[in-house]
Amino acid sequence: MSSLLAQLVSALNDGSLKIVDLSQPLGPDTPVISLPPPFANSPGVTIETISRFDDGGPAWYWNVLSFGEHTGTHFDAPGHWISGRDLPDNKCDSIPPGRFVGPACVIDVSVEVGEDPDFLLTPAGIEEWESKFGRIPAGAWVLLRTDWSHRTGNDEFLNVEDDGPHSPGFSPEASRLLAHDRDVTGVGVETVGTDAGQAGGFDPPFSNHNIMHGAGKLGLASLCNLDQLPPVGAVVFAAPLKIVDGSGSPLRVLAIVEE
Ligand code: 23J
Ligand code: MN
Repeated sequence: MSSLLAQLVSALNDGSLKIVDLSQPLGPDTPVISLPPPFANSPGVTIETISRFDDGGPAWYWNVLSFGEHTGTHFDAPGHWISGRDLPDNKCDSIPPGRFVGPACVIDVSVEVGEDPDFLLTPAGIEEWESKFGRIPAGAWVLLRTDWSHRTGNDEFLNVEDDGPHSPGFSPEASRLLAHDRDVTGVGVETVGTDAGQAGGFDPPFSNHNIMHGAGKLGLASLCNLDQLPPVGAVVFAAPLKIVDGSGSPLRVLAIVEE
């Protein structure tokens, strides 16, 4: 009888378990959220070479990176938001690492979003999903599949119009249901942030950030490849950089799925 971890290793080796990369490339073309005045904005990604097999380093290549914490595929800590500001263990360096790993519940609203880029998941949508796939367990990563990651280029991805950005997300009631009644670990989305594009005008503003982080829950933004995950059964690993007092971090998000 082999140990659980030995079984895991052999299942990865024989292909019966597979790793799916839920992360976007991080580089100068990575789209960054743009907030309206008077709010301060995050810069884009820059990568500056220190040396590349040249006089500065004849046998080595390395770079200096510059970007905001909330750039590309990234993690939102509870301390990112004012509602989670005073919670214990609420930053990248203090969240217990056991929270980074959990079962995925993938809610597919890609058809609805194809018809309405402002589509919001509601409690009725969550309960309909649960009637097919079972109750969302405490500690789940709830991943909103919208196929938004199929959009290419900054303009299509951010989808900003005269009245602000248009992209899907969660209704305030859906965020409350997931945070309070289901006790999820957090939510993950394919869009630039875990709030819908129009959520600056919701009550409360940026309702998903406000409600999730106020309840100590985590966020993942700019995910991809959610269309390669089953509705239930995958396990997600989402561990941010251990930035001292960090509000968030780009990260590599991986899922383990059964073939
Ligand atoms: C700051 C202000 C508003 C928002 C955000 C950041 C994010 O989406 C983020 O990356 O956390 S909506
Ligand atoms: Mn963020």
